[in-house]
Amino acid sequence: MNLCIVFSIIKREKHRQTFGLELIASENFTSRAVLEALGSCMNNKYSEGYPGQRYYGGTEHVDELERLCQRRALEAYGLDADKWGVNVQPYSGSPANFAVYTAIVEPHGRIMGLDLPDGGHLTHGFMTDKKKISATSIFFESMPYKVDPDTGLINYDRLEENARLFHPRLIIAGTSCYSRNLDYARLRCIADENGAFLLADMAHISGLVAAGVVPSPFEYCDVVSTTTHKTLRGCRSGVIFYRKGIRSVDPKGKETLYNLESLINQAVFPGLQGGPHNHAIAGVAVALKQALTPEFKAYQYQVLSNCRAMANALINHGYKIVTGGSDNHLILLDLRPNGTDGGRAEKVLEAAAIACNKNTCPGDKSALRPSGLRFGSPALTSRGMVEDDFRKASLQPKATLKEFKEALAGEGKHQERVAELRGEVEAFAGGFPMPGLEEL
Ligand code: DSN
Repeated sequence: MNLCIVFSIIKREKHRQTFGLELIASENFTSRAVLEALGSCMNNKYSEGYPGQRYYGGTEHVDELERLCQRRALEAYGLDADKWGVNVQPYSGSPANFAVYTAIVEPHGRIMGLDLPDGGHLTHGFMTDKKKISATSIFFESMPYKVDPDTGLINYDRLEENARLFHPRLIIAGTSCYSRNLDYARLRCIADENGAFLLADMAHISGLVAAGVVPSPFEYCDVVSTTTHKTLRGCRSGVIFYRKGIRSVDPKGKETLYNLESLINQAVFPGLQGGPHNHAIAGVAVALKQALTPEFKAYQYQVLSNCRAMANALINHGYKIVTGGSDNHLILLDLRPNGTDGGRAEKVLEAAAIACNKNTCPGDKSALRPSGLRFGSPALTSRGMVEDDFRKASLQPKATLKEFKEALAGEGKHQERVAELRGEVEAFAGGFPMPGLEEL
């Protein structure tokens, strides 16, 4: 038996990350300090409950850790601890969102989130015409809102009309593949008109929000959920922020009082989870300290600037970008004018050591064969790449997809050329430092 097989798999993954172009918009390279906290003895400790009220002994250090993580989370977003509280125990973004729904929406109560094919997330109530896919559409009644298929922008007018008919208990302001800032003020008005709560799922943009380089949802929302490993650049975990105090909601003349703090904390534990992952809380606490530094702010500016440079370069190469550009860290390429689809393009780029993911474009009929590719700048920016590097990097997908087109037409020596392109990508990517992984 080969006892080192896991080690060998990890080494190969490290090689892939180091010598590839990582353009998956939701991924990032966390720091060595975060990885060390994650791989620490905090993994060994059970601590069901909350600081000071645990169901296990020996929790004095995890209590201190969890309180520190909470303080840093509030500080990272400039929140007043008298007005906002935070739960740092969710295992990741999907459990965090489900906990929020469980806390404030009754079983089969109504939710409205951006539809998955339009850039929303699975947990925002995704279902198809034929099937309820996400548990958030099975246990809650979902009426997704959409983007305008011509502009790719959220159709707030239609959302407003539908909300008047549907009377949601919760509106979700959150995205997985949307390159523009959300209009939180407008979403707040729509929520208020219907006596609904407003949840921001800022998972994709939480690092950008912490650095103050995109609009913050906190002014307008009742609850804000996030993952901690995307633009925030920590380890994989989830966090829920909630407004403190009693909130009165009056959807149809029947006033109900909500204490979000107690509802959300109860929903996370004991409602949905057991023991918190204390090693992940340690990693998040480290990442949040890093998020308070001037270097982190500069990094987030660079993420935005690199994304714009990549968008402009791809537009100059003749590609169509949904919404025509980006306000944040990601872009969505619409490959319909190029005569291919996102699934095939993703595979061909993977062969050339370029990692990205297929994604639906507005108006797509099939989520199984989407016509877009999603590209993001956070991970490569963490490796020190700047605008010029992104302009260079954008030539690689162009060359690889051109090669693919010619191969489909039966022209050229496709496989040899893709292998050459892979070599070019590996030489280019390998020239940049890899945060966190150098000595591992
Ligand atoms: N699936 C993640 C993404 O790639 O956007 C979000 O959870």
